[in-house]
Amino acid sequence: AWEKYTVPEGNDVDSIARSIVHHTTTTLARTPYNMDDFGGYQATAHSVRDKLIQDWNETQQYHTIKDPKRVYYLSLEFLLGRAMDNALLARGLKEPYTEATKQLGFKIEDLLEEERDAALGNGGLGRLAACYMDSLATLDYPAWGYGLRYTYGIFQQKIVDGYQNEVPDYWLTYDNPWELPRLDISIEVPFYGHVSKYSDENGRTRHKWEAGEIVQAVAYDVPIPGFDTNNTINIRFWSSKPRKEFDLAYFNSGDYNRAVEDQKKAENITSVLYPNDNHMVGKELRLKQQYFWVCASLHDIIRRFKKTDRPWSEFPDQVAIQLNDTHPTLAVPELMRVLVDLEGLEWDEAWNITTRTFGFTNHTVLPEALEKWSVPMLEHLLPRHLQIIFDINLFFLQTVEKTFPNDRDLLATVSIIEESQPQSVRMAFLAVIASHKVNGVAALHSQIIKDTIFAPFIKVLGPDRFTNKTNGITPRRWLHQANPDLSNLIAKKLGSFKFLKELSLLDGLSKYANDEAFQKEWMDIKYKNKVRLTNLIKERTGIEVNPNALFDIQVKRIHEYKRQFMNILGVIHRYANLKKMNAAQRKAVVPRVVIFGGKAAPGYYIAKLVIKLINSVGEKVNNDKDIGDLLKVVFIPDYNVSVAEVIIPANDISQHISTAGTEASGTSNMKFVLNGGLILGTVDGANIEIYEEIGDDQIFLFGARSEQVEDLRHVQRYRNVPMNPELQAVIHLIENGTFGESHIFQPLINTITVGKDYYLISVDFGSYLESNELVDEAFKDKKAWAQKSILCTARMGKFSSDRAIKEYAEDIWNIDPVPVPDKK
Ligand code: 26M
Repeated sequence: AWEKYTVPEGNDVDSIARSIVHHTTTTLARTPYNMDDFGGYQATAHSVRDKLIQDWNETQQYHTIKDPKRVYYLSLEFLLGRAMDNALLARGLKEPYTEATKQLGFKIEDLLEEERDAALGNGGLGRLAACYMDSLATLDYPAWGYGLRYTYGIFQQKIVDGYQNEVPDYWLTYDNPWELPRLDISIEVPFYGHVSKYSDENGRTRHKWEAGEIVQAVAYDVPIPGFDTNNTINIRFWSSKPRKEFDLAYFNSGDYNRAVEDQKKAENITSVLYPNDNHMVGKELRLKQQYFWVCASLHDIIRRFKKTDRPWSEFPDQVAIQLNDTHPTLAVPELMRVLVDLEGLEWDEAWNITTRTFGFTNHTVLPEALEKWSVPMLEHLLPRHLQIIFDINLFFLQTVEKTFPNDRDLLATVSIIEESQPQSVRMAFLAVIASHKVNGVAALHSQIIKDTIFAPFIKVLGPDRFTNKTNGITPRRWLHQANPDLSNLIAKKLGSFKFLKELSLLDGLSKYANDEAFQKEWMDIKYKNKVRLTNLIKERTGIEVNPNALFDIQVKRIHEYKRQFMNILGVIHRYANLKKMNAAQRKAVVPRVVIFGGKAAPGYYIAKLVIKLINSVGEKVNNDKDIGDLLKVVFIPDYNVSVAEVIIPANDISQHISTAGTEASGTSNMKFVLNGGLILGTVDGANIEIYEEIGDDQIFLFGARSEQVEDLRHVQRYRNVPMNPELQAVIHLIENGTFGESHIFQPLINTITVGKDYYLISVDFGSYLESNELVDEAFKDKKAWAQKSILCTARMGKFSSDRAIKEYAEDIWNIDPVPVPDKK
């Protein structure tokens, strides 16, 4: 009988309006008379959610029947941002929803603004995971994401007296329509306890882990719709709950308080996202998060595999698991434990299955970011896993010893165990040894990891284990959604929106780059986007900027290696120059708005001082009547995905100025150029490949090359090199109190003057200033600039995350698309 009762459907305006009203009265229990924009958003979101759930169901059912090899993307961070506009565009429903909400008295733009960002990530790594899920869905791959459902996402940044303050991001205050609680899917995750040995029926020694504590993992599923396809994949986020059967021992002994305490501790595990980016902190709770997530995810994957009675040897033919950085590396000993301890496989077979299953992506070479866990902590929390790690290391070192006899140094260099005090486990080495492919995220970075942190493994494992997968971004969010006017103009010119799924088609714009009428349409949209950003700046900071000025933007996490400090020092130099000019000279100046945004890790003192300095310089410059519109300095508070969607389309220039060799890839560089901006940057990360695609005339590169950095650091450290005089003058201005009490900034200045200028600001400062002048010169020629802007967008095809995901699918995962057919 079920077949004849189909779910009410209809994507016409009337049906949509009816479903919004339905959710208003039932789901929200509100009446049309007391509706505000937030209620309008919620009801609309539930209506969109209904559509997603149906596609999601179809997809999962179809995949279950086909049972193809699937890929599982394990990431502790998914920086998804808002979902509603994305879903409407993916499903081609933006127009009828715009009309339906209009008929109900709303403006859809206002409703979209009511949604809170899902901000379960720090920066590049988390946003990359989100772009990759979008591409996996759009390209019809059978894929899952696995993550943690943090109660608190990345903190909200408030600027108070120029300083960063952190406010907890309690993002689930109101219900979250974009998740489906799966209270029926729950997995028990063990911790602590001890390991015992026993003999099995074949007389073989086996290990059994008796846990000291068990926590429950409950699944929350978030559907990810593919663009213009039925495929709607799933990210499963785990939330920790106390076990239903709570500890009877406490209960019986009457220790009720202790029992409640334990329950609260369980909920703690998924409470908060660690707000460090590119920095490791060795906290036990972080390790608990990692195991909790890895254990629940693996058991879920294995449960799905076991539904089809295949032998274990086929596991790697059905399952590919990608480790997003080392954060999920405990999946390696966990899979070994399941196979050897629970399933009774021989070690060698288990190891063979494991290495064929895993792939590992490295995202950083900064030494302070490489994960190392103390052996005593691991032993306490996960006693059996520690044994397995030691066994993996033992067998590995034995094979190394066989091939390279008597090379004790080599053994110590490649050992998973670092002989520190106490010993620690090098998670990256474990991930390398346990994966059939290890990749970096841009060409230069993939070369650097082979030459530095993983160099000895080339010798031991051969060169084929290492490969490059240059990052990409989804053009759906970062062009079509963030910059609809530009997307529409491109579609008009190219004849269709096909470029959104085949980004290389943008190349068809090249032949219009010199067409004056097209240039005008193009730059009119740029101007409109700059006005939109001007309004956001006014709202959030009170600062008024001129949309005709050159918009120069650096938004990313605040970190010494990214050198926001060098940027603001350059701004001070510019300010000092302006002050020296006479009226005639000022007439020739290109007015500039220098825009910053980004969060500093709460414990990162120097990064927080950089924010303070930017705001102090802004305070001085922006209120200097003498300077007016010639220079403005803006720090946009609380940079996040939805703010990025307004900022990026408004860029003329964006800065990606890391010390060469330190930024693994960068992905915002791709977003800015895709939106018709030029890069001012160093020869680092993906900047290099962007340069190769768009050409010399479209990018301003400067500074030391990565091969020189080691020597330059040595020179900075041991020779008395005179400081660049312009930098000297700038530092003098800070020290003489031009930007407020100078003592505040002394520790920051010291990183260059007293410290060893590890990030080589004094080395690159001269060429940085020169490049900035070239930018000004180029901007004066409006026609040439428009041409460059168009060529930038036209030549960005390579940087679609679709290209990246196809490479992963073909070279690492060995999976094929499984298109979900239309409903009859
Ligand atoms: C580690 C331990 C404890 C707490 C947090 C961490 C941690 C969290 C995030 C470490 C690193 C994290 O992210 C690193 C990251 O975002 N790397 C960036 O990855 C991007 C995508 O590949 C690249 O484009 C950036 O260049 C790279 O910095």
